[in-house]
Amino acid sequence: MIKQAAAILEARKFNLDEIRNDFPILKRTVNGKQLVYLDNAATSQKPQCVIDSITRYYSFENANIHRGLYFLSEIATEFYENARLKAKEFLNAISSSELIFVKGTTEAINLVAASLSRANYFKEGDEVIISHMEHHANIVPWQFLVEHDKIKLKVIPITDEGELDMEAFKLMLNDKTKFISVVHISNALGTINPVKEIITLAHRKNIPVFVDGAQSAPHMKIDVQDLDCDFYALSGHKAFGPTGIGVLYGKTEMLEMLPPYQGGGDMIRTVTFEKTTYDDIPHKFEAGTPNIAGSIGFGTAIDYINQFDRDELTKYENELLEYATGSLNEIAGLRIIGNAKKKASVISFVIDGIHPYDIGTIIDTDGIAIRTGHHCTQPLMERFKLPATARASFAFYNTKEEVDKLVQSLLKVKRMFA
Ligand code: C6P
Repeated sequence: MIKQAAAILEARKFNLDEIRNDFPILKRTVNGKQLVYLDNAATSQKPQCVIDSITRYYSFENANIHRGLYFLSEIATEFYENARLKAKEFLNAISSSELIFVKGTTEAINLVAASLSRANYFKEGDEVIISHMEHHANIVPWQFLVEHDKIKLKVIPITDEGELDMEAFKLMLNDKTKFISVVHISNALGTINPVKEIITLAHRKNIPVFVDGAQSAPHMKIDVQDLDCDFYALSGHKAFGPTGIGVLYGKTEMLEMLPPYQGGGDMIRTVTFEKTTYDDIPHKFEAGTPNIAGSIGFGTAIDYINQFDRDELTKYENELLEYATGSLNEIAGLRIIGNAKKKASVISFVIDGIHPYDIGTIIDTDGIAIRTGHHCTQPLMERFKLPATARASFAFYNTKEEVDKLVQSLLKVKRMFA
């Protein structure tokens, strides 16, 4: 096996200073202030080893994969397939053929929705269940099927605390329910949904379940066999890897049942003008030259995360969440949107009389990056009768001092609007 660039595989203790040192961008200043990066739900920052692995690939190893019988093509292919193997271990899938490289979670959901449609999986009147806290990426692809396949989209309601109404969900399941697609962790509320319970209930009626893991893969250990989900998707860029690469996991029988999503090179076995036969999974779903550098970079991000005890990282993020929730709640007029009992380190909030855009713009002058807006969850904003929220989202490299800076900056915003 060729040694992968920057693969760090030794166990490593959690040391915040050392971890921050791994992320070169955290050292930079913005508007003359030390950067405080609190927009990790949008995209995480990248450790040096990920950056190095991409540079190294383009500097010394670049070639197209699966088609050259020369040295560089063979090692590029090996690195690409090695990254797939790492993704398999990362999600604890049974086989690496169950992992398809895609652009990200958005493409993964589109792939499954479009392929189900092409497989004539749905007939008119069949129902697909999503929830009221879905990202647009898990709404719009299903709406295509409302138009095209005449399916009905059913929406699990949520409580004022930002939790799924599980009793309502149970009542929604019926003989017409043909598919369920739910978000694991809400990007706008931080809620950790009981996806395992949803899957168990769904499987009793033989309904497949897709889990949108865009926000869960960066925050917790994922075991697709334990969840027993039929599909799971993640975006590499939210999990310390590069943009433009993501992973779709699908159970073998599901992926074999689905027709290809796109046609082109590298996904076929034979082509004649009369008939084409397709390659096996996962290649059947990877038409054209894939994001080779991205997959290698994501593989290195997995190596990076795997150095640590995942539970230790989650524990630290929970500490940050608790600390930030307590500190923000002390600001008069500030209201946190989403107070589920189980949350990841994502906090959406509003401040009386101040538009979230003003909050975001003013605290940027202090070098603090948060996201403001509807977070691509417009139906959710409507549910809370809000045009937008401000959102601070934390990764394991954030600190309590950064939370304090956020609080001080928000107090400044309040003074400016007083
Ligand atoms: N949420 C956020 O700031 P892509 O863009 O394909 O990598 O991920 C889409 C997506 C799907 N599901 C969830 C739960 C998500 O949070 C996201 C991306 C970012 O919240 C960008 S809108």
